[in-house]
Amino acid sequence: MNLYFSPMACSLATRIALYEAGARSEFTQVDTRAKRTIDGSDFLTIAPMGQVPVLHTDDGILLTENTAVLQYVADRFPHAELAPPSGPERARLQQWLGFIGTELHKAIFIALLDPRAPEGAKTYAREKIPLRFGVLERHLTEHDFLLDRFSVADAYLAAILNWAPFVGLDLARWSAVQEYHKRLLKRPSIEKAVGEEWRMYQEEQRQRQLAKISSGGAMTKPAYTTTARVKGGRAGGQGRITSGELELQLQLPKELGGPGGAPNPEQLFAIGYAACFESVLSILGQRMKITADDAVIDSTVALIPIENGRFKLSVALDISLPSVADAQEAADLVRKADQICPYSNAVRGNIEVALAVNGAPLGEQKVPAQAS
Ligand SMILES: N[C@@H](CCC(=O)N[C@@H](CS)C(=O)NCC(=O)O)C(=O)O
Repeated sequence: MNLYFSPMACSLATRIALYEAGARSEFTQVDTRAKRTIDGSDFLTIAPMGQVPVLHTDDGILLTENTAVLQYVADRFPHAELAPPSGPERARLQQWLGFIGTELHKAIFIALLDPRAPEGAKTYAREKIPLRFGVLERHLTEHDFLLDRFSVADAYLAAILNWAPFVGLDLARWSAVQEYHKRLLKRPSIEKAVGEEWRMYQEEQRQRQLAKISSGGAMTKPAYTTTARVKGGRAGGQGRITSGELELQLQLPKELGGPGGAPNPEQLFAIGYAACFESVLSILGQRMKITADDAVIDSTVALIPIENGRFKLSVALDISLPSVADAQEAADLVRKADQICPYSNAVRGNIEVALAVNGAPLGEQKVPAQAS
């Protein structure tokens, strides 16, 4: 058996059902936007609708549609008692599966989750919330589960309710629904399935974000990207370059009431800006036949409180060019570097950057828009 799924999508319900049943199954991750499986295969050849879940059964059937897939799993593993046998209770299960699929999943959540859905569609979907959640609330006030015991309908509803925070739906408005959801999240099969898929979901989001940056979005393609992960912030937190080259403890300096003794963001910015500026100087120097690869920069970053509890930064780059004796030549080189350096370009017009070269401040200068 193989479940085609997308992390935290409705296919989570089938994973939950498989875990409940202790079933052996493979799981193939699908990017439902790109319509590709994780190994790059065209998902549309597997599922023409390009939607998960798809269950490839041991009999070789490709089954789609939550209601069918969930009931298939329940029937295939009867010992797990995930669906009542045929009869009125089975009809009741189908009633709930239909309600979740059509009245909640499609009628409300799809429009609210889909970034391409027009605002009108979202408003229409929001109008449907009170009636439908009212029905759920009344039922769950008197019942622990949708049927008398846990069933695949609860697995489906748990997966759908997980989306509430993503669409700004505060479940606290329906206390019985909220309590039910919290209870379900503690159920071992659901806790495991959600834990696994939540990690995959975050990784998928990270990859999408990277792909967006790498493709340049509306901008041109970047020459380089890097990601750092910071936990705990500047007062005692940790910063780590995700690719592993650097791991730092961070600490508030004494001047800001901290213990000091470990780097802080201003210091890292001071190094980052100066290092980049120096490389630009060196490259420009080569182009202009000026020796600038022996430059040394004292980079000072100040954190300055301004009105209304806000802060701004300012930077002073004190540049020594020991091999450039001519003051005018040194100043020209630094001004040109300032036009090229991405950090200068990032902060220009926002914060004050005081440049000095060989002890002489550059001050306000008319600079060419493009370095030659
Ligand atoms: N009618 C299908 C709908 C399944 C569905 O909406 N799946 C979503 C994930 S929760 C999906 O794959 N969306 C991608 C798309 O529609 O392109 C069912 O009930 O199983």
